[in-house]
Amino acid sequence: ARAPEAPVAASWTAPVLSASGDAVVDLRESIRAKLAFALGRTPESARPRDWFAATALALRERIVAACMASERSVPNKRVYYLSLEFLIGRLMSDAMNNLGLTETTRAALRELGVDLDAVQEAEPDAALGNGGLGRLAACFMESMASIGIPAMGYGIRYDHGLFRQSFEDGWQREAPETWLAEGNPWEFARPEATYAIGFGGAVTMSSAEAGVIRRHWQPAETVRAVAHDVPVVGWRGRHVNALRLWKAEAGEPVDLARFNGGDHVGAVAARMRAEAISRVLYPSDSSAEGQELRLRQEYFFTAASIQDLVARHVAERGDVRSLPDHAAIQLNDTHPAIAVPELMRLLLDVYGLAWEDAWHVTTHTLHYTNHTLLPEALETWPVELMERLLPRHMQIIYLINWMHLEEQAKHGRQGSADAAAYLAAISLIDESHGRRVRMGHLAFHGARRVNGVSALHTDLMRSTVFSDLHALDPDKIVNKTNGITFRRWFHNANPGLTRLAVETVGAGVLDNPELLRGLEAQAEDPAFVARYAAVRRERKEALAAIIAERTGIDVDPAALFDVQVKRIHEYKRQLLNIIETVALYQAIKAEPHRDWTPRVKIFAGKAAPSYVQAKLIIKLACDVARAVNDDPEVADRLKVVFLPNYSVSLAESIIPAADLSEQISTAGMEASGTGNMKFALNGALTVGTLDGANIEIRDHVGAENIFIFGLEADGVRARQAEPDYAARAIEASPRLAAALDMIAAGRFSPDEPGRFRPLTDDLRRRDQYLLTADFDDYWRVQRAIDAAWRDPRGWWAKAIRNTARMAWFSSDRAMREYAGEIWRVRLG
Ligand code: GL9
Repeated sequence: ARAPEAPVAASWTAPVLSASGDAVVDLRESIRAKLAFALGRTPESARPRDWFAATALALRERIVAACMASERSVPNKRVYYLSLEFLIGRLMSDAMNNLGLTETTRAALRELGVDLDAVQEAEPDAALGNGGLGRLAACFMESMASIGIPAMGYGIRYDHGLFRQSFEDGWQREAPETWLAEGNPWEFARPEATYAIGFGGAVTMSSAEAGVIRRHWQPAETVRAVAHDVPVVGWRGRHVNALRLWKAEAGEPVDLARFNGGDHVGAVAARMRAEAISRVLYPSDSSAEGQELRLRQEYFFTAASIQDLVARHVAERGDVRSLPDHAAIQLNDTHPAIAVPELMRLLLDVYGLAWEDAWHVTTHTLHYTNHTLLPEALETWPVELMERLLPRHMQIIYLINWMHLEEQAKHGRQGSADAAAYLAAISLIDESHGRRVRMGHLAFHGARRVNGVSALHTDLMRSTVFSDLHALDPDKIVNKTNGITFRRWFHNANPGLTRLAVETVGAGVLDNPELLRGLEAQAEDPAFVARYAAVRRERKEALAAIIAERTGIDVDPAALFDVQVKRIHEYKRQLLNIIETVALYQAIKAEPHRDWTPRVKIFAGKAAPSYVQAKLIIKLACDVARAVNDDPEVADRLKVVFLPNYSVSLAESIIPAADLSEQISTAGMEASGTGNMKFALNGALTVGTLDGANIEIRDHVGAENIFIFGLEADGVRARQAEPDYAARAIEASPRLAAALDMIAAGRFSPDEPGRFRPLTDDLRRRDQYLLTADFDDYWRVQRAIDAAWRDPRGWWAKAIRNTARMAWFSSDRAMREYAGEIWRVRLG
């Protein structure tokens, strides 16, 4: 809820434009000037939101100054990061901290009678992403600016980011998100960088010139892509890169003939259709969307980005053939995979290159990151839709595929039925259920390097989905384990712990996280432990206040804060956590006088609006929460909280307050995870499966400082092959059976006893995600965690060792690896 608009005072005095050298005075006067001249507000009438905009504009000016100071000559090579999602969140603390202006800003605002924290709270989250994939892109942008990789991010400037989540009687409700309602003070509109993006139409051929037939795509419809740049300032303000987000506009804002004919709505129909492209972020998570508008979004932003970067290259270097020497394009998942035929089209049809030359340029410039192997997430598009929307691209895809298959057929793989199956497996077209273009195969084939996002995930890429393509080019797939930016997830989110680290190992830790190692020596030092624990306690009290304010639930900051926050998805197994909660509830009620370790189970996360099971899991968590929290018999031993509207800024409040981090996906299904890294860095102990980056986290923090349970990836596959594995597991586990019975019998849904049968029945019959197989071991490890909590010295030593050993998970490390091994770009 926003504060009501305050009236603008009728008369106001112009602020003094100060030329003082004092940084606080300078910034204060700069903010005052922005408030007056950019916003038309007086200090008396300004709302927090106005102070935010004025402060952002003042800081933006300093970013531009830093940018111009650091403006080098044309860099030898640039990185272009193409992503349909950039989950950047709030930008003010990034800007202030990276410019070293946090205290200056606080003081400047204080002199204006304004509280910095309130101003920061007034900044809307830029929720231009769904989850890990989009947040990773944001961390990578910040790291590239910090370590001096000349880079530009390309994405879509969605009017409406990820939906706002609320609960109505425990059911998720979605409302549109409106981050741009009052404009975006960080961005620069760049109408001069506008490109025409075509859709539909036909391909014509020109008469052969010197034996070469040229093809021309004549689109039926064009949409304008208008650039909006958000500056990304790196650590210590040394480098500034841009995030370029495209807004869709119509060629003609209004059809005047129709308007004059009285059809006022029809007159803007074409405009609405064009602008729909950048209207909303699809709220899908680890599943392919499959709708025409989604394909239009993908082509729209990819084509604008490729045209923009090729134009820049030609302007700087004169010859398009040298593109691979000066540009590296990273495709963030398959969403921009249409870049392969789009770059080919430009090179062939616009720049007139021969096919072989165009293919060389394309396959030496593009690289592709795969972020999931879940079958439902692998994008494919019907050939019929592609032919209608992108006829020239479909021709090029056919040609690429023909050459690709010919090449393999030549290598003696003809004739046999085996050979036919092999060619069907490596083909860019899936013919098994209607004809569809496999975007993963297309990206793989068009890229020089293809990477996975954790060691396990990369191995699974090689051995499963991409095994045949991998055999053709064994050097193509490389691993680049994900990372997180420590500026946001440590320095900004946890200033208390950062201060403690600085005081203990020196300020160098701000530039070199490897120095965190020095904390290890203090892991059992009572004075240090007390300070470390005091920081946690303070974050837990702050989170308890947020919980009370947003849910009305009172939680005890002395209890173990057990946190699972992430998108709601069956493979992430929030349901396993809830069932364990029910089993614990039953155990406490059976033996109320045992000294149970007091726990607060904290959940947050959004479900895709069309994901019925995920929404039912949220409802179950809320219903269990109500029953448990209302039961005086468990009192403070167990509380359950579901915080609404999970976001980047909420994560910044939750993560530093967590004692236990739940990373319990079915092994082999979570490609990496990045929340897992944020928690461990902030000293939460992980309870997790050997999945994704959890494995590497264990390797770094040490097996004695993490709680691992459950089947491993090969065990999961073996178990799935056993008949009736779920029914047998339930039969073998009285505790699991009792918890499931309680849920199925309607104990948490007396108003609708059968409400959760779809969940419990699915577990009994199918249990695709092996909850039943892992339940007993999960219960066992949770009780080991209870015991560990009762030994505070042991617990804090583990926590401190986690913080001390997580440096490797910095996205600076990830970006250095990409720069050296994929992009071959020099750091600035
Ligand atoms: C994801 C994976 O599921 C995560 O395990 C991984 O950490 C991130 C970043 O590599 O990518 N792939 C994916 O589709 N999502 C991921 O989080 N989903 C969303 O971003 C919603």
